Amino acid sequence: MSDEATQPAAPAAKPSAVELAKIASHYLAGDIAKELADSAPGFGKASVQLLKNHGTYQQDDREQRKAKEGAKSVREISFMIRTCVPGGKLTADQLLAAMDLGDEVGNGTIRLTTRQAIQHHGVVKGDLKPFMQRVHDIQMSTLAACGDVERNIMCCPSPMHNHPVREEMQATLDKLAKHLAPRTRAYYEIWLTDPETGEKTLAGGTSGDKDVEPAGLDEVEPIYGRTYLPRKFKTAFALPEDNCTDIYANDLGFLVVHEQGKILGYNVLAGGGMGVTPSAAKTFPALAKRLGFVPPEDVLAIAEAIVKVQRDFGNRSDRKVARLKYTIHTMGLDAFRAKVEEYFGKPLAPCHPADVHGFDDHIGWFEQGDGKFFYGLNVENGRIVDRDGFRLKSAVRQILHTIKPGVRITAHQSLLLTDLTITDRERIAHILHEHGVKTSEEISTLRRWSMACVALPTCSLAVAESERVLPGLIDSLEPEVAKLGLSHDAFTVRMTGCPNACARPYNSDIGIVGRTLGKYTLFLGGRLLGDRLNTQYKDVVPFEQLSREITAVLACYKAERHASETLGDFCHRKGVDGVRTWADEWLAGARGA
Ligand code: SRM
Ligand code: SF4
Repeated sequence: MSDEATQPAAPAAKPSAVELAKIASHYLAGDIAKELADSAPGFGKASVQLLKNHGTYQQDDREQRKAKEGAKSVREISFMIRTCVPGGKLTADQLLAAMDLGDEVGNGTIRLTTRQAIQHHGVVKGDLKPFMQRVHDIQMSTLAACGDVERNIMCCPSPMHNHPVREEMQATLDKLAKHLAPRTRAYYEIWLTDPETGEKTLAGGTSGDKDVEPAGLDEVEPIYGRTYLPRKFKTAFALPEDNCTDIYANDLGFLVVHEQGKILGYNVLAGGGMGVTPSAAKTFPALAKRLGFVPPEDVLAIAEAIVKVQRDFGNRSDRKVARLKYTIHTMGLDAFRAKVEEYFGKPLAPCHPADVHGFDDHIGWFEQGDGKFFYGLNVENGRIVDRDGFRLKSAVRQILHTIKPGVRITAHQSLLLTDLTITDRERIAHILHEHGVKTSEEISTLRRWSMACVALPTCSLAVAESERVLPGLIDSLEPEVAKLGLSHDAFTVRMTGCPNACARPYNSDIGIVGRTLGKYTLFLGGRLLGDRLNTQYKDVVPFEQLSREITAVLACYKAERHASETLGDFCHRKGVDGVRTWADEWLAGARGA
């Protein structure tokens, strides 16, 4: 297999519109620069697709659209911009600058994502370029935060300084993020040129973990080729004792195999993905498969081999089945492994027996191994906002300004404030309370383990509410959970506004997936560990009934669980039919509900 980005023999099927846009774009440039300069509020179809690779989505506020219906209104276009944060690691100044951007050109909030990145909403077209330049100025980048490329790579964010394994894993992630970053000139030419002189403004800095300096600018894409990947591609690192990045939900996973403080190598997992299109029976969620074992020095090479196999064999005509999970499904795991070995240039060793057996959300107060501490601050659904008496944004600002901690974003949409001294604990609690925000210790276990995707009003694919209604659902469940004596039981409740599954509901203990406006499908039987898919329990459940339905499941769990059995394990053992029969009797009053 040559190292060049050769294209496979022309497939019989017609390339999708997105493929055609990529082919015509000359490495993702297309007409973006021209359309950026015109007076229209948005971009044309092809540019809208290409822009995703630059980290931005053209959107409109769907509620404003509705409000103006009948009045012959035009959509008020704005942009969502996603900034990569490899491994979720950034500085206080970077987060402050991101918050400034949210206030000055966004909708006044920022959102920590389920992949440890940052999103802004509500940016208008005229502010896109200054936005990208300001992101660049703080050594960050939006390049490849979305699109048909390697996305923000995830890694356990816990800053354990006496833990060489975690440090080495995070350093390997940084190398891999650089290695798989697109090298197109288009990003720099469109966004990072001086608007007055047309001169490059690259001298100001690097883009942190993304390689945006001129080094690779004279090359075309040696790994991706001109059509990049058939679809998005996601990678995560995890430890067997701490799968906080949900490694099995990723296209590519590196599970650290370590002994006595040394990394022996990585179990390589491939083909995870959650998204489903209900109208297309050929789509399905999948957990990644265990592919083989590589020593640490082979991480970049095996990742590149797998990316290239997906590049050359992924479906380029039907985007519904273009993710790596479908490539593996179509080829068969053995044939896929053989092809990867061919591109890798040697056979893969069998997987080490190590597998995930623990999970930590890192919320709360911990020693970090160098005499300092870190504090995991739960951010409900990742939204940093000031609203009524709840002024989280102002509190985070004050903490960042006065204490200057290191910052990490978790894959559960929360913040770790690192490098703290023992006295900072009181200071942080005081600042949070002054701003009407509860400390992590004061929120319920139920809320702590809940997660919702963005959904309405910005997400164009949402069919139901998510982020805006999950807090209320948790409010109504909390007293029920307490009555059942389950307040200290940890189980994941993950809600999404559609089956695309951005909050990874299909491997959670309780998955709540938008079905249509105000109605949801309930799933049971996944678990914190993230290594088991759940099963559909009830469909088309009105939002108003979710609390009762979930309480009935919890009552069943309470009545019939084995000692120390988790909710997900219980539902899996009893089966959804068994749980449903019991719960329906409870709801009907036959079990003293
Ligand atoms: Fe996602 C599309 C938000 C993590 C599966 N996702 C979208 C879009 C861009 C909607 C769109 O295409 O128009 C959403 C933007 C909404 C908005 O207004 O902001 C969106 N996804 C998100 C975020 C922000 C959810 C969150 O609340 O944090 C997450 C950003 C992660 C990041 O920083 O990169 C996010 N999305 C995920 C995850 C979870 C993960 O990666 O661990 C998944 C499931 C895993 C997977 O990829 O299979 C996920 N998003 C999807 C899909 C379905 C993909 C598929 O293969 O079927 C779509 C739709 C698509 O790609 O066509 C989608
Ligand atoms: Fe939008 Fe659906 Fe993703 Fe939620 S799960 S952010 S509704 S695409």
